[in-house]
Amino acid sequence: IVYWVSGGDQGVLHDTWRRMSRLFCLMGGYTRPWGLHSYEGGIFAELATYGTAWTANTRDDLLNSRLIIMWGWDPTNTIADTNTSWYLVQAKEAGIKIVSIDPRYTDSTATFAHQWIPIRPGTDAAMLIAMANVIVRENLQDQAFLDTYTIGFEAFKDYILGIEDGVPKIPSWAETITGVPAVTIQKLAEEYATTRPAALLTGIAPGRTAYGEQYHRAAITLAAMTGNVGISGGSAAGKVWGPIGLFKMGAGLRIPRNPVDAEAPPPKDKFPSRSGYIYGHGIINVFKLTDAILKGKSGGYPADYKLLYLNNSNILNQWPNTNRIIQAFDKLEFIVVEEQFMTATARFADILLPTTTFLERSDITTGTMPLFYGYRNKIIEPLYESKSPLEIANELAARLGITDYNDKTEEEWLRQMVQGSDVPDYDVFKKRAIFKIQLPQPYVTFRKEINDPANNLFPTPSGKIEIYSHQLADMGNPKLPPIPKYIETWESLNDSLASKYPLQLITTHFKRRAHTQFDNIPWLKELEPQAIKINTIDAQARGIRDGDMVKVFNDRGRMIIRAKVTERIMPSVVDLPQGAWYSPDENGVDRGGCANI
Ligand SMILES: Nc1nc2c(c(=O)[nH]1)N[C@H]1C(S)=C(S)[C@@H](COP(=O)(O)OP(=O)(O)OC[C@H]3O[C@@H](n4cnc5c(=O)[nH]c(N)nc54)[C@H](O)[C@@H]3O)O[C@H]1N2
Ligand SMILES: Nc1nc2c(c(=O)[nH]1)N[C@H]1C(S)=C(S)[C@@H](COP(=O)(O)OP(=O)(O)OC[C@H]3O[C@@H](n4cnc5c(=O)[nH]c(N)nc54)[C@H](O)[C@@H]3O)O[C@H]1N2
Ligand SMILES: [Mo]
Repeated sequence: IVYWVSGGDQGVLHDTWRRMSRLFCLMGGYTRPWGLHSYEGGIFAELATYGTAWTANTRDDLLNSRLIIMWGWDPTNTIADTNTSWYLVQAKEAGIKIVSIDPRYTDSTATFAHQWIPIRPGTDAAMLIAMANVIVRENLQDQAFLDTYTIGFEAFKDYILGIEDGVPKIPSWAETITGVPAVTIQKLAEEYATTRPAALLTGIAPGRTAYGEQYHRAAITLAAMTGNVGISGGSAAGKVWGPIGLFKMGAGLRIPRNPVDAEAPPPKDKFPSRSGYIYGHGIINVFKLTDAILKGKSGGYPADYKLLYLNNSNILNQWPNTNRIIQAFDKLEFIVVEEQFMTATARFADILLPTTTFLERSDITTGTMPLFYGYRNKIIEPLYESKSPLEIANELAARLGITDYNDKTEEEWLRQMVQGSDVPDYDVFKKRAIFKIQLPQPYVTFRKEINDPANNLFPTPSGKIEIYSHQLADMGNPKLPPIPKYIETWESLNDSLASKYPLQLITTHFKRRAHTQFDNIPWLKELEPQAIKINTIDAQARGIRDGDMVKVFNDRGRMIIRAKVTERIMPSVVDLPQGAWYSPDENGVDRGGCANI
């Protein structure tokens, strides 16, 4: 059995992996892949460098900055925590300088930024490393900060100055790779090092590339070099995600030992977490799962998988290489999907279990900007045959003869979870539906580690920010070097494939969808049609006019979709927003615009 759960409503009771994990463990075990398609590069880098993946300040602290760098970050469209735009508006009105580094002239860039720096996708680490080179050569680094709070800066310095490999990582070196003029890199480096405090806000799309953890590690190193970690108005430059570590919750359904994991060796390339940060259990990385299903034991995987159980996910649409996933689905004997809608994935289910929406069940949720606990009261009785996730698990357990699966009702669980939280009174909370955590001042991650280092070590082996990581060195993988390095991605513009396929594709998150969710709402479709964005120069060279239907293809798949000709994307890069529903025509050609084709 393989079990996977990812997006959806994300309440603490119904939508998590706990309920089915418990059931499968009581049945004898299952495989749950570790890792994420989302920000695994970010988590890996944060764990390696800070020892924890809770690295963000609350957004109100942006108003204490003097310089905000939006690196691959488009928060007006890609909403991760509410109210970010509200603080950016105030920052702009207060005259705080804002710079955007992005292949697209995004809505956030247009609205907030004083400067737009377009960059070739997948090359960000090179620019960050060249900025570090400028800072060191001009002696602008905060040496006292580096000496007190970090280890390994000397090794990094040897790399950026070219002492290690004979290649000085100067701005002209990075210009060739990134397409960003050397002088622009130099100026931004000087500005970042001399304007204090400065907030380097690193979006996660640049890390969702090959060797994406190098981008995040390089950004964190730059934040440390400029002394911007743990101070108000600064930023630790981890992935831009709220400080979810601030929440507490009473115990939910207990997960027994999973016999499958217990017998397996620890996963190879997973960074060992010392702070209790978990990003999945199990032995197979989620990126390998399609391959594991297709090859099984003969491919060196631990089992020949037969049953796939999915909820809160639309993997056919959302995992890389849709055509290969279709092959994997065909190979499986049995697929179960719990869904609310007839999605591309749901169509492949042998058994499709209709499940409730948040309107038909009660649950609890949390949010980080501002910090709050929310009670989502059930509004209507479940429609038709749909059942809540907990009810589905209860009924499966009963039919499987598992008698000790669950002894509590939805209400009893929620009460227990709330009692273990900061919320003082369950009944008042249920009635008011919202409990805000009032902080006396903006929350700044690592404030105590910086203010009182003797008593507050970073949760790394050395207790410091690890620019050089011995744990990484011990992993012995040249693609995971102990200091941040620029490593060229596969299928880069230097690859021989680039003569056949000269355009680089990015697949951004779309304002009118949450991944695939809400793409089936006609009114939202009217807002902006699914289209591939292409620069005027590239369009003219191909005889493409705005609104034309175009063929989009590579060796993995093909589609026909509308073109949006625009100067708001740099030449040689095209953008197809991710999450559009896969809809093959009679010839098997996708007409929906599913990026993972
Ligand atoms: N409306 C909406 N909001 C969402 C989501 C959604 O589906 N819809 N999904 C949520 C989830 S789960 C997540 S993980 C986050 C995702 O958050 P992100 O990954 O940060 O979002 P993206 O829109 O993919 O990319 C952000 C910006 O990075 C740019 N970019 C892409 N590649 C590169 C690169 O190589 N270098 C640089 N410098 N820039 C690059 C894009 O042009 C875009 O403007 O968003 C969350 N918020
Ligand atoms: N090319 C490309 N691919 C990407 C990305 C990208 O940037 N580019 N981004 C990646 C990222 S960051 C992420 S997080 C993933 C997201 O990947 P997924 O989480 O698989 O995507 P969603 O479309 O959010 O799928 C959620 C599904 O759960 C259903 N659902 C909602 N609520 C419930 C519920 O309560 N119960 C059940 N059973 N189902 C429910 C919805 O109808 C929907 O079909 O996609 C990844 N894929
Ligand atoms: Mo994500």
